[in-house]
Amino acid sequence: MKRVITYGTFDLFHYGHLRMLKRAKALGDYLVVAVSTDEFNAVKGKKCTYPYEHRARIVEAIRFVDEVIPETCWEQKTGDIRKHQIDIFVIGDDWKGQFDFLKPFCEVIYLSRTADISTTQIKDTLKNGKV
Ligand code: C2G
Repeated sequence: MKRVITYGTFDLFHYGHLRMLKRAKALGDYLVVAVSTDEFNAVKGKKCTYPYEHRARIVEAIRFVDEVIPETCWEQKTGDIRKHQIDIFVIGDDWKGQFDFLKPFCEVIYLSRTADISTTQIKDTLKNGKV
């Protein structure tokens, strides 16, 4: 029973997010997704369109997501790995190398991002009315 965890904001949920979660689940049997709270997003310098509750419920509704927990700070990952008995930490390769410090606690995998889609791009498209 391989347990996988990944972290993210998942604002304006899109196909790139979905593909990441699908590939994360494919690495094991149980997928925990830590969704950044609004307060933590402020720390990350991100202003969300959807509040945490909405972002968490959307992720939770995905068939291959088994559990959603809040991500409230940078420092919670090692505790999460222990508490949730995680075997694999996975995240997009935009973070490549940033989470190698987790290697003593679990496998660390960086997966390629989906090209040509991002929350920022969606916001810009909507703003410019180029829908
Ligand atoms: N992602 C992707 N392809 C995209 C956009 C995002 O694969 N086109 C992936 C990211 O690499 C990440 C996940 O989807 O693994 C969530 O992306 P964001 O919501 O942007 O999350 P981020 O702000 O990177 O938060 O502690 C870690 C942070 O919470 C990660």
